[in-house]
Amino acid sequence: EAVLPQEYTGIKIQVTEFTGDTLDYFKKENFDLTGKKVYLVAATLRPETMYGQTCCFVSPKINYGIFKASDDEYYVCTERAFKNMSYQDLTPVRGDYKSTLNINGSLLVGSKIHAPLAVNETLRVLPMETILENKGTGVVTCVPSDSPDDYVTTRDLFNKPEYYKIEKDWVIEEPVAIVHTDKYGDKCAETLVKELKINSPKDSVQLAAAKELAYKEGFYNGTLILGKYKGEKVEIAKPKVKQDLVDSGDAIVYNE
Ligand code: A2H
Repeated sequence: EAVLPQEYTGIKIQVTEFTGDTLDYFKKENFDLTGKKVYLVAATLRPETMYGQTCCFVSPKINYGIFKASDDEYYVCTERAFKNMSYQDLTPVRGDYKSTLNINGSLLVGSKIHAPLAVNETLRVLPMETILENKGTGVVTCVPSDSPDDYVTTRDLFNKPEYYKIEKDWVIEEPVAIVHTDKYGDKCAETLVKELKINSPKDSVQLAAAKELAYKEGFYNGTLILGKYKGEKVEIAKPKVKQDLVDSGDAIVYNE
């Protein structure tokens, strides 16, 4: 466990279309969304990579809360995360972290979403079984170019859609190149997963090694190859992208 507080950027990923099953559930529970926006809040350490989002992951093993975040906004995340946000004055009432409704991750899978900065206009919510319940918001945005976990999970979803009970065409299998490093090229996660011959999202030891290498190389030696800060070093551009996302209302910053 980390001793120092970890700062996360919470990316507000708007649900633009729920599945029929989800709408049935909302109806049964008398949850009325008229005039409201619902966001999955994904915790990330790499806000500068948000151009390359290709889906948003939730865990089928996690029960999420749907929390009132303002007069017309709801956040979907774990109760633990919303509680943290509430004590950091990011919610309407300090200390009030009672959800309006709870929803299992599996029921969110298939929803259409719009992710800020993402090059791909419409993305889907997809399942990731390795999400930890006690870290971040329990929601992970997928950037397969720079995150080995996201790359391997995407590949597995694409190869075994029936097993995961998803539609194959919900999966965007091609990563978007966002960060260049001389060592690993433009899609460092893909390069590392292949170099280390990582076969499954469950290869946690090798994935941890790949993650460490990708993260260090990208942060210290990476250059952005698209977006507003194209040509700038990741180290320099990262805080600027984060601030832009906060200023536009597309992200919150919180610690845990
Ligand atoms: B990162 P740390 Cl491009 N369970 O965001 C598992 N993983 C989680 C999580 C959870 N509950 N909550 C967040 N994460 C992921 C982007 C990214 C991330 C890139 C490259 C590396 C990377 C896109 N996914 O993380 O344990 C989120 O994925 C590698 C360190 O707090 C978040 O940032 O260090 C990161 O792990 C937080 O992990």
